[in-house]
Amino acid sequence: MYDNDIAVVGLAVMGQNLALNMARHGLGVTVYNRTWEKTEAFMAGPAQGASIIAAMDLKALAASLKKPRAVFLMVKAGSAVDDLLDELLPWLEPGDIVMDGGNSHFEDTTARVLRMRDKGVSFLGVGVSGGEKGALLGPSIMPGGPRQAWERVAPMLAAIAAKTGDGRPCTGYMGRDGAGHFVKMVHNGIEYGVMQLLAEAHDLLLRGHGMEARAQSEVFDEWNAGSQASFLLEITADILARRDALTDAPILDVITDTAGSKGTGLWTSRSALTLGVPVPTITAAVEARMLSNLRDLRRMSAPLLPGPRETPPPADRECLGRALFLATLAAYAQGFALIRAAEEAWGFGLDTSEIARVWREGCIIRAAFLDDLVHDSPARSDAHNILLSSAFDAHVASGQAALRRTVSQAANFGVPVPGLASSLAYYDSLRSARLPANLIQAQRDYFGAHGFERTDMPGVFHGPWEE
Ligand code: NBP
Repeated sequence: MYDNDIAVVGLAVMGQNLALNMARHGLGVTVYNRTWEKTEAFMAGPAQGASIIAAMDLKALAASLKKPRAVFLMVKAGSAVDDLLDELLPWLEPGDIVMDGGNSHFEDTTARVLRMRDKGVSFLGVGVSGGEKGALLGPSIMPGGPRQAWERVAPMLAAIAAKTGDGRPCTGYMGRDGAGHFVKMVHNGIEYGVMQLLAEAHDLLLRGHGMEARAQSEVFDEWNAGSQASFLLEITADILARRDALTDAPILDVITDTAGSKGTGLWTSRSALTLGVPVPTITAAVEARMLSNLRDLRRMSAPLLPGPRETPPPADRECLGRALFLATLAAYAQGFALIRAAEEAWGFGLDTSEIARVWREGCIIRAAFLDDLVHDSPARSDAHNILLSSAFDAHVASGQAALRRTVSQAANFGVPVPGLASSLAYYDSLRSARLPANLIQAQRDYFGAHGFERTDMPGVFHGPWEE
């Protein structure tokens, strides 16, 4: 007879590492996987000596847990979660808590919260970021759903989460319903944007400077030493320094130039479009992956489509670094703007300062400058845009000229930089007190009699188009 604290369902890479993390922090853990062989291999391997027991079925799993039970699902997002809930429900009792740690769509999570509430079971959508290493050593954890249920499991989540420099756990209540998975989705959208920006910086160093991978690694390391330090910069520097075990070539030379995705970037763009929030850097990154997959077309077109004959001198690395920082801030600004808009529309209870704190360590988009958003100056940036935060004044001032120079040189040079260019267009749109949307209004009225608003009086008017 066991009296375990929590069960982990799903023993692929994330579930295994989370279970080990939980056991390391003194929790009694039960594990279950649909395919028993994986459970056996886990128990005979990594789980040996840990406070983990295996359940052969969900009945045994439920019987092994202290009540009210806490069950953590870590399975493939989508129908697997619903299948599991159906199988689990007969063994659960009112008051039990089920957490979904996978990358579920937040609308699915909201529906599951309601469905499970009808059965007396609390369902929490728990965004987890940090990859397999993070799951083992301390991820960033973004829980949402019924608050009372969260309060019960909060100490366990805090124990296994990454910690900030002052020892605070990188987890906190995100809000009701699918709030946790919404925040994780936006996290992944920002991740797409920043990864694309880093890939473009690498491309400019390669094509503009002819810089070999090892030297590039040092440049990324330099950038990572300053206030723009981030996990994605750090791993990019490391990747550039690595060589292929088979050929001894730089590892990037043997990796095909096509990038896949699991859909969270697309979800972010789609939610942003639905809410009417511009996230151009994130969407450019999603589309850049699509363009990368047009490999045959790109190869066929390369000798056929003309490009620039003259090659202007490339931007220096210091300029590129400053451009990259501002473009990165623009990607985060878009993500935070989306979170604020979602809060206005749906009232999840999202708090951007708390989200910045939870993203400070453990997750893929962790970055030093998030500290400035935790202690943001509300007067200028609250409910507006983080690019207006006084903490970023200096980076914005020096970054804008650098970003402009980098994007124009890339265009002259014929190197595609959709992420950098989108960040610049976003920035320039924000600083344009007047945009040419007056012409759009006029065009809409001209062909569709949609009417337009005037600058000098209220109301809807029509133009003199009939002459
Ligand atoms: P996968 O996403 O590859 O899922 C594999 C697990 O799902 C296995 O345990 C599998 O059991 C189980 N499963 C499936 Br598939 N269908 C099932 C069903 N109908 N009923 C019960 N179990 C089922 O694993 P992962 O990469 O560890 O990721 C787990 C979750 O965490 C995903 O939602 C993922 O998006 C998310 N996530 C992953 C990362 C990462 O870095 N990998 C980071 C953050 C979040 P089986 O062994 O019997 O096939």
